[in-house]
Amino acid sequence: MTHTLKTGGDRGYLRIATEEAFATREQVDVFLRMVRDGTADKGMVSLWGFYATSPSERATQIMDRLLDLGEQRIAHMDETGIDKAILALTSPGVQPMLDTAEARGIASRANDYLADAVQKYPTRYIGMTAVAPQDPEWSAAEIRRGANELGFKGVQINSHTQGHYLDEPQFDPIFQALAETGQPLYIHPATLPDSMMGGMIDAGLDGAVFGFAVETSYHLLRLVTTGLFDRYPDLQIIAGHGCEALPYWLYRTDFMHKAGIRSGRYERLKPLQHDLFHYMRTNFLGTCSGLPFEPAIKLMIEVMGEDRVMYAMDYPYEYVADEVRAMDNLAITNAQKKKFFQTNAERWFNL
Ligand code: 1DF
Ligand code: MN
Repeated sequence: MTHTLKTGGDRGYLRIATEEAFATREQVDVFLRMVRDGTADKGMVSLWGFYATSPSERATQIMDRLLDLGEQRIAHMDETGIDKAILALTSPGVQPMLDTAEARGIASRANDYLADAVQKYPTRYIGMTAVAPQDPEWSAAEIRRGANELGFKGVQINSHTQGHYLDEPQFDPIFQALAETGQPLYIHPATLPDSMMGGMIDAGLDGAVFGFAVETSYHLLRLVTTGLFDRYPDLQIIAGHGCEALPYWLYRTDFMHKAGIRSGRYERLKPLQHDLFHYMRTNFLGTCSGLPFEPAIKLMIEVMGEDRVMYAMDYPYEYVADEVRAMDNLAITNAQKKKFFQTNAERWFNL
């Protein structure tokens, strides 16, 4: 231990954690029902079959912490010096639910429940809207309700929705609502759809360990290459886990993307207004959820710019006080550290 963790800015900055999860009982009950009645995909069986039924300490503790938006969570924030948590309904939200009316109900009640918690702890919690992309028009209306009536500051979508990706035209109302309300979209990982699962589960690599990043980075790149940011040049997409490794790959994806366009190899690849470096520095924000790892954070700062990299804990999936201390001790300038922990989140979530 190098220092005591306190809230209140004793180190010159507040700590705002930007990828913090909660669940509702009815959400988890539907996951369990889907696992039991055989309608869950392989990823759901692997992930929620584990968290909702395993007697292991990790699973029972995480379930307990996900379901709490009260004093226990506040105490854990106090213990690790987290001033504010930006909260979202845990992955995969309601996106795998086959009954769209049920999905809408669970998402809107989760939003109401979160709004109540934010009202109870207005200096500690900030909310993001949960949506049901199965119904894009309803989701657009819920995004407006979140921003205009519930006081939420962003939207979270947990990657694909039953194998569908946000560049598909039916999802456009969601981007219109984001543009109209001026909110960022957090694209959080989900498990791989069955079409991509391959041998990931046999290898034990389907979840947060690796599979999440494979699927989510693919989703994010699709948004770039299909020209989403040429249509919505002000759109801000937040990605966790070191921006899902996109900064690491950027030279190669940009080079090969240009080579693919020049050679006319793919019907779908059309010239974009800018190169991929531009979109990474203009439309993406990265967080250190799951990657409180100095080389990865410095890479994001170098590639994306110091205004685009933010702190996240990923409570309750990752709740490690020494990781917060390591972030306090990052070898970056004090001005960069204040941006990382506090002012970038204030700016991009419009706090
Ligand atoms: C896990 C990790 C699960 C993350 C998550 O949501 C999640 C996990 C279900 O460890 O199983 O959000 N994460 O973002 O790293
Ligand atoms: Mn997460």
